[in-house]
Amino acid sequence: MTTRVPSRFGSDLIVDLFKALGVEYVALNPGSTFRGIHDSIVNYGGNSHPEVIECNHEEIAVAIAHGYAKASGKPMVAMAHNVVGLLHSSMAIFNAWCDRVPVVVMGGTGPMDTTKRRPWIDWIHTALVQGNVVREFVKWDDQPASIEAIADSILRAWRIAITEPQGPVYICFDVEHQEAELPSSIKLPDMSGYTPPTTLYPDPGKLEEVARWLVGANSPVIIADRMGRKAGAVEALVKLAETLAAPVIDKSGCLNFPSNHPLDLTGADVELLGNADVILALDVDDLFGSLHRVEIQGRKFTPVLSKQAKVVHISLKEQFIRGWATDFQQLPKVDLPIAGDSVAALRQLLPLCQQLLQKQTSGKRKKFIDRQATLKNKHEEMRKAWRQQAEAARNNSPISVPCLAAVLGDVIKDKEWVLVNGSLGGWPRRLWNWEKPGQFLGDAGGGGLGYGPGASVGAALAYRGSGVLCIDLQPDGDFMFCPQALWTAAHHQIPLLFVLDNNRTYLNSENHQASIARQRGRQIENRLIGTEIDKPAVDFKGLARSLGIHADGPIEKPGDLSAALKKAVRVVLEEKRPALVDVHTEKPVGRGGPLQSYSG
Ligand SMILES: Cc1ncc(C[n+]2csc(CCOP(=O)(O)OP(=O)(O)O)c2C)c(N)n1
Ligand SMILES: [Mg+2]
Repeated sequence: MTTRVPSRFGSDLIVDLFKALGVEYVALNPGSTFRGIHDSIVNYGGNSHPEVIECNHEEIAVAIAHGYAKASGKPMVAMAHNVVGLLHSSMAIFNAWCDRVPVVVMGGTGPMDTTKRRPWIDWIHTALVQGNVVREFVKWDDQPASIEAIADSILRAWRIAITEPQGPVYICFDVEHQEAELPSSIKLPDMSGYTPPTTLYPDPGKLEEVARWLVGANSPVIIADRMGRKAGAVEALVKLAETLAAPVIDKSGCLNFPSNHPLDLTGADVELLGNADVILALDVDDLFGSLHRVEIQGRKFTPVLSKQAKVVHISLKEQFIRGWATDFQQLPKVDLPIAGDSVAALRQLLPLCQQLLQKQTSGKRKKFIDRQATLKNKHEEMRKAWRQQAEAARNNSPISVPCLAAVLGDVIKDKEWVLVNGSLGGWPRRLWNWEKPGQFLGDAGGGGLGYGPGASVGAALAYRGSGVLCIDLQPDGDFMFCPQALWTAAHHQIPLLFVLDNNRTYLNSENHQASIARQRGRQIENRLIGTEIDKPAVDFKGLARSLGIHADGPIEKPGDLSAALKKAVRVVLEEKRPALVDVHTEKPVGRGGPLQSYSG
């Protein structure tokens, strides 16, 4: 007797929905609880829209989706096998949560119907319910209870993830539903009815007040953090800053303001804020921290602002706060908190400010022109001093971080590039021209190590085929959590330049150990125990080559750096393959550690 094989299955519907939503990629490490979806992507969907991106760890799969979303502005899907895969992916989901990035995580579960379970494995890998593992740091999670409920769950998850403030979501599909015949009565919904809601517009009356404050101010300052991710944001901010002759401090959650614009005063924060009378903050993640000087030893916070300064914060942050992780940060004192889309706000503020400015006396207009000139001088002085500092450290061996930034900057200056991860202590921003929106994608968001390799592969995946040079300035410690992401880049031919900032240590942690030993009058020399990544030094070239990518290094002498970087750039751009250059970097005192800032 032959058994009839159904022509379509529940998981085929899931793939039809992926296609309808425009999902380009599904990053996964395989697992039996979603073998139905895996089969449907490959055999029913033809492994195109979506295409499988194979990963060797679920943390990498989610980080890839995180990097991809930041680079492309849209989500892809990361799959996580039941319980174990989801547990592995949870760190990366937390990073996406803190970073407010739409990452759609999906997984499977052994049959919820206990009579259908295989012995042992289906029991250890089934939970009531899996979403509990990540519920505190996703916007929404779901486990549809029937095939009929699948479409609603996917469309809702997608919509929730991309609605501002954006964030990760998780859906779990029962294997029974994935592998059961799809009833012919279930049709693909009309997608046009499920677009996300329009953005939240700020209160126009409040914006008029902001415009009056800004135009009337003697020393206005603009602080922007995660605003630059939105379409049109950088252009709108440049226009407003120029109209007001106001300096901008870019908190670098992404690229918010061109680093070579004369009004970019990033780095002069304390001086500017100390003299400011009106502060316009735009999507600032930690506004309290931005307005205070932090003294670590006593855990003291000193306000930087004068008592008379007025603070406006335009953000959607408060629409989306949970009780578990306190990533909402310390409560800042804000004179005019405005809920709404910051780009929409800037577009409304600009004409309001222009109208008010037209009514200004010529004396007041002259003040604007003088302010613009003073700020330009200050900007140029700062850039010049940074170039001199980098020059002074040009011959250090191991290679100084400013020197690495300077040499790489020279190698790439005529290319179209995106810095997908890593900030080298701020040096690339100080030395290079960061001009184009999206040219820097920010960090992990949640401070969880292991983000860089996967997120960079994800961002480069979004740029695959574009000819744009994607660069990951990759610290060694973060790299060592997930180096196997290199294999995914090689396997899927994703061009990407990894430049390893290899100081052979968890420097942030080394500095913490030095600091606490000093505080306690103990032996600072012991700071390397449990913090160095040395003895043996990791053979990153060998590691990278074993994973199938071009590799060079360790580069010890500044004189060897340019040639190695140029060669790797050629491999990436001409051969369209990933490449890694291992650069042995110097340990600058205090960088990233408690001697300068309280992090890690
Ligand atoms: C998952 C995780 N584990 C541990 C830490 C604590 N931590 C913060 S920074 C840091 C050192 C990072 O070293 P590396 O990536 O090499 O950067 P470096 O400080 O050397 O510039 C550590 C261990 C963390 N943030 N995340
Ligand atoms: Mg390091």
